[in-house]
Amino acid sequence: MPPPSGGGRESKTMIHELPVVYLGLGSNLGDRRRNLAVALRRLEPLVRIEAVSSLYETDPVGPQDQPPYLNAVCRGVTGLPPRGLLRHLQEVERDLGRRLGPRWDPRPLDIDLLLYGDAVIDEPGLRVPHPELPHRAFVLVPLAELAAKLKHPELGATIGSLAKRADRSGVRKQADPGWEQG
Ligand code: A4P
Ligand code: MG
Repeated sequence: MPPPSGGGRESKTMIHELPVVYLGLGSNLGDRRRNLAVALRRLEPLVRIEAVSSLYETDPVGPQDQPPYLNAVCRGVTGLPPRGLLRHLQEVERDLGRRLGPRWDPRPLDIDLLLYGDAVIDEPGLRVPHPELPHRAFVLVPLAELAAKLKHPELGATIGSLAKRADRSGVRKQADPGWEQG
């Protein structure tokens, strides 16, 4: 007789011991939706994607002479340490941004490490939580879909309350969850 499902429980527990990370994805060049969908696939298997927010079209924050962005947020679990994860994100950005020829165009993909468990990191080249997170509706609105009750590790406020305070006038839903599979 096979043993009871202890093995299964064990592997589940191990998965849940891995840090939960939230990543912000943005694109404003090329086939934006495809860029984000491909990026989500490329992140695996080093990041196991557990949930993906709706897709939003957002007015550019910062320099205004650029096209609107598509933004989304995903939740995943990973065995990578924060630095290793950042390197992986940058590799995926490079894969998606590379064009034929010797020159590089502006990147069609930006991936920000928003949250890594409840870690607070302030090192050269790596800040977690992402320092702009509390100010950016294009991050907070999709993040609140996945983690409204989660507390920002430095501020103590919930993501939901930060999202409510944000000016979401430039953030328009473009597609419901599941968009990345279409
Ligand atoms: N870095 C430090 N901490 C982190 C972190 N938590 N996640 C360093 C990611 N990167 C982090 O990032 C520059 C450096 O930040 C990296 O080398 C890394 O060591 P980058 O993505 O290479 O450069 P960037 O994107 O050109 O600049 P920056 O300052 O990261 O820009 P942002 O903040 O990513 O903003 N408007 C809308 N509506 N939607 C957008 O998605 N995105 C941007 C880019 C501007 N306006 C936008 C959007
Ligand atoms: Mg960035």
